[in-house]
Order: sequence, then C-alpha cells, then structure tokens
Amino acid sequence: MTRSDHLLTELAAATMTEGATAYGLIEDAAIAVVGGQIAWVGPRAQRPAVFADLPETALGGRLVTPALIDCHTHVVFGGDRAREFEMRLNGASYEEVSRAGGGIISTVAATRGASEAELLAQALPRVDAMLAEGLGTIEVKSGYGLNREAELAMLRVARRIEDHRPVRIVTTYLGAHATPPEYSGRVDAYLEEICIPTMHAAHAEGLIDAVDGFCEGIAFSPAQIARVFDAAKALGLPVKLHAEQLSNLGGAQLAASYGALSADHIEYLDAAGVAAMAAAGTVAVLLPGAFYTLRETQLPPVDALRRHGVPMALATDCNPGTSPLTSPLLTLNMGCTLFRMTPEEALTGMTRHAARALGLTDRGTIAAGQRADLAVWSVQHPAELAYRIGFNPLHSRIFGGSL
Ligand code: DI6
Ligand code: FE
Repeated sequence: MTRSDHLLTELAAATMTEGATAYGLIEDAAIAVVGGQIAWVGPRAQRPAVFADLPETALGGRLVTPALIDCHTHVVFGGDRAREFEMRLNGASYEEVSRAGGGIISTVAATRGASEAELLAQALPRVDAMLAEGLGTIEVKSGYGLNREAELAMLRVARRIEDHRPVRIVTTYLGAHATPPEYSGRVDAYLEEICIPTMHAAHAEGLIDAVDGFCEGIAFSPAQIARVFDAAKALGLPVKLHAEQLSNLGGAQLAASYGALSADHIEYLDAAGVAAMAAAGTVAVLLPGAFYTLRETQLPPVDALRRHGVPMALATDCNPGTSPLTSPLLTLNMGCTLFRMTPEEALTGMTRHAARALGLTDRGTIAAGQRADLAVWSVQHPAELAYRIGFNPLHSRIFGGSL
C-alpha cells in the first residue's frame, strides 16, 4: 500500500453509475482508494474487512462525485477577442469586425505569433479556473494554428499542461477548423497540403488522441470532412465532429457512419441524424456556452435524443470566439436552464457520458477499477451543483488518489 491509500468516509457518493438510484447515490458511503484507483465503494457499514487497516479520511458528510470531465475545449489559443465583443455591442457588423482583423483568423494570427511558452502561460489560468470547480480531465483541440508548425505547437502545449497541473489531458487534432488566409478559396488544397500531412506528423509525435472537424457552410463540407476522416481512420484514430451548429448539412450522420465518438453542438440535428447517432452509439455533446454567446434560439433536440437513448454529454467549448467559458458548474446550470436537461442528465453529461465521448472507460464514475479522480463538494444533494449560479461549493479534489 502506498501513502495515498486511504478509506474515505463520512460522505455521500454520487457514483454516477447506472443503477437503481438517481445519480447512483449512496448515502453514508465509504470509498477505498488503493494505488491511485478506486478499490471499493459502497455503504460504509458494508465495507470489507480487508480495508480495515487503511487510514481514514473523514469528509464531514460532504458529497463526492467523480471529478468532472470537460470533453470539448479549445483551451489553448493566443490572444483574446474581448475587443471584438465590445465592437459588436457598440453596433459593428460581422463584416466590420472582420475588416478590423477580428474573428477566428485573429485568433489564428495570435496563436501563430505566440511561442509555446506563451501559449502555455495563457492556457494555464483557464485550466486553473476549471480545476477550481472540480475538473479532472480536459480535452483540448488544436485548430487555431492551421499550419504544420502552429498546429504541432498547440498540441504539444496541450500535452504539457499535464506537467504543470494535476489534470489529465486528452488531445484532439482539429486541422479542419477553418481555412487559413493563405489558402483562401483553395480549401481542398489546404486539406491536401497542410491539414492531412500535419495529422500524420502529429500522430507520429504521439500528439493525437482523436480527430475532429468543423462541418458547416462557413467551414468544411461533408465531402471534405470525409477526406479528413478517411485519413484519420487510416491511422487508426477515432473521430468526432462539430456538426449542425448553424445549419443542417448532415454532418452528424456522416460522423455516425464513421463510428464517431461524438457529434458536438447539433442544435440543427434532424430526426435522421438522431437515429443515425443512436444506431452508431455516437455521443451527443451539447455546448450551451456557444448557444448562449451566439444568442442562438434553435434548441438541440434533447427530447428526441432522450427517446432514442443517445447519451448526452455537456462541455464548455471554451474558445475565444463563441464560448469564452471556463466554468464547468455554469455549464451544468446552462444545460438545465437553456436546454432543459435534468440536473442528473447534466451531471452525467460531465462525468460518465463525457468519458464516453472521449472513448475512455477508466473514469467518469465511482466504481471499483476506476481512476481515483474525485471531487468533494460542500453540498447536501447533487442537484445543487447545477442549481446555483456563480457559486462554487468545491471542498477539495482527489487526483489519482491524492487529496
Ligand atoms: N465552432 C465554433 O463556434 C467555434 N469553432 C467551432 O468549431 C468558433 C471559433 C472561433 O470563433 O474562434
Ligand atoms: Fe468547439
């Protein structure tokens, strides 16, 4: 037994496992942590004798959940877009903002202009805000470099976050996020000459866990995304897609046909898309921060997803343009208030279903064999986590078994 082996007691455990009780809740529970993993969880009175010698950590009746998982972020990027936000609120049109150097291309320029050390320094405060609200795993996408050098830099920086903070990073290659200015009007050439070769280079460096794209009128067509997905599949990499955010191009169906881990945004998803996702087991990743920031009115088809048993995850989509959001708790609240998810669906969306959206089976619930990444909250009931606005009841985080 190592120093961090212990028995957590005086707690209620929202295990988030599928079962008889809402939230998989166990009142007066105990959790045995051995070797950085959960060895046992159950009612305290039933704890096996084999854990009797473990040092006890009493949590004062608090609620323990799995550490939260943010399965869709763009947390590494250069600069910010606050001025653009201000310009728009002073009446500037999208075109005027664009001409003043705003929009996604301004973030590409700032990202290319930053060193890896600068990108890391800018990302860490955002990560810290998330960790302060109980996060244990963050997915980070590339996609603001859009050339070989800058895409690789973004992915390396994402990986390096793990060296500086107690958090697990999952990286996603999003070369098909936008076409850079130097390839304006030559989208296919960008894919052929930059996007796909960079995917190969990043994969060779071990920098990619999955491949994503942005399927939209203003980004890439389904046929172009299919080329990116074919390249990913040839490398054995799982895929996911920004789909049906602003219009319905059938992106989610395309993603499902590739067995995608997730289709994300999906405000404009239709019945055929829901059915395709259900059949493929593709997770619906809902992003209320972008919905809110864009003042979108088309709601994702939550009822249909529910009826078809499509697992729903929730994420911040933290990015400088459409979702400058670094609060997992506000994301839970927005999932409920804006999308009418239940608090249990919202919390499942940032734990068990978020893990599934990343293709991970070792986290997202409190169960024997899972990593001991936990969040301890000073609340009475799990619904409080989604209910409050701008209040952080995190007591502590347990990461790999250590408090
Ligand atoms: N969907 C979005 O809303 C953002 N990217 C994406 O794939 C926009 C990113 C930005 O404006 O910086
Ligand atoms: Fe996104």
